[in-house]
Amino acid sequence: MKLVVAVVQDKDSSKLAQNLVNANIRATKLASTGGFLHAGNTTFLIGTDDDKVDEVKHIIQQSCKAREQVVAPMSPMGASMESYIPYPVNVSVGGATVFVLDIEQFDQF
Ligand code: 2BA
Repeated sequence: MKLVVAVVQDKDSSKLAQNLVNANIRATKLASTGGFLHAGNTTFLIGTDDDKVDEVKHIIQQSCKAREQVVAPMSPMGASMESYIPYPVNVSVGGATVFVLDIEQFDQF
């Protein structure tokens, strides 16, 4: 069994959730925040059999798209220096950042 962890943009989360339900694939949605943009995103936890991982990845790929986002300069007073950006920059966000982990045990009580 595998755990697929997918970080997606909030705009794509409803579509992805619906497509997973349609494919009879179970998932948990967590509200998350990107470490770089400090913007909200959504993290899906998807426990699935090994032979379904490719299908899950395909559904994620079809449901999520990359978007350009302008990062405005942040005040050094209002943010930590490590994330201080002195001028507006374009960053391409997403479609999805996906991790696949081996699961040692899966129990439901
Ligand atoms: P954020 O950390 O808010 O990053 C948003 C976008 O900003 C990234 O898009 C990337 O294009 C850019 N970016 C991030 N860190 C950067 C840096 N140090 N320098 C320059 N540009 C940077 P994505 O790569 O598509 O990532 C989208 C979201 O996925 C991230 O939001 C984060 O929440 C998650 N993510 C990405 N890589 C990850 C990783 N290795 N581990 C955990 N979460 C990750």
